[in-house]
Amino acid sequence: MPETVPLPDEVIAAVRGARRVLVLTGAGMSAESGIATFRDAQTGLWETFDPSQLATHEAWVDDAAFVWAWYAWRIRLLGDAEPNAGHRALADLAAHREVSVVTQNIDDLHERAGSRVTAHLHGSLLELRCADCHEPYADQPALPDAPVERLSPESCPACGGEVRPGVVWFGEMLPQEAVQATEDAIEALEPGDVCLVVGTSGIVYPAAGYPAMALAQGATVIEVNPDESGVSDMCHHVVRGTAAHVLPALVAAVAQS
Ligand code: BV8
Repeated sequence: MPETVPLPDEVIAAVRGARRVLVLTGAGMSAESGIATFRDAQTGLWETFDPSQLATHEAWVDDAAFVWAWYAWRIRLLGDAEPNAGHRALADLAAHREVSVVTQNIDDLHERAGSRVTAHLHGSLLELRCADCHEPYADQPALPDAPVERLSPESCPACGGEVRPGVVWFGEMLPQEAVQATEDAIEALEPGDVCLVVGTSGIVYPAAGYPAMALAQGATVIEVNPDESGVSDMCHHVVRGTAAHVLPALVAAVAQS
């Protein structure tokens, strides 16, 4: 992937001319921070498993220790990760435009880069709760130093139940407050505003439906993704580059205006 991707003039003009910028991010946003994207083969132990089969309540009920070992390892990896230049560029953009960040990602890299996140559509890896009584779990879970096949979940101090990650599994409803905040941010868009769609395959709903909603509001929809995605066809512009290279160039061009 060439590092310097030419930014089309119309893309720069669109963001320069916008009052509001809604940014919808997926796993590709965190790829250059070393976090494997959801569709890339999971590392090591889990490479033979389809993540969308593991990220389910059924898998948890079937073998919570196997599922928890996967999440505990992802929490461990996130602790070693840093926000990348793309995360930092989006945080900088908020000094120049009214920015709303809506993410499918369960990491905290947008926050650590300085963005205020409007919605975590699929929850947070770092917010644990009891799978039985739903009590938040505030302690630090025991994390493995290397991937392990199975790891017993922490026990809820309130009821003794198994503690699960605070993420939205396939088949589970998205948090109502995240959906409402996202819909409010989309409804605030007017013609001339911009929706940046960064690093998502555009396959998982209802998140994958939000670019079309932004389009219906009259926003200019711009994709930043090195590859074709499920939403590329509806975008006014596509920039075939990576988040950590395209976003800093785009924000720098906007800041100069
Ligand atoms: C729900 C948390 C009600 C867990 C995740 C229609 C309507 C509603 C629901 C459905 C529907 N049709 C089907 C459904 C059910 C299902 C669904 O959408 N299934 C898909 C497979 C068809 N949806 C649900 O179950 C949702 N719940 O709607 O409840 C309901 C339920 C059942 C039936 C009807 C209604 C809940 C979905 C949430 C699942 N949880 N994550 C965890 O992470 O462990 S989803 C997970 O995968 C991610 O969060 C993300 O959202 C999703 C896709 O991943 P992406 O972020 O797109 O990342 P991916 O790896 O796929 O792609 C990376 C992209 O980045 C690529 O395009 C790549 O080119 C690009 N890239 C790579 N490097 C870079 C880059 N881009 C920029 N820079 C780079 N450097």
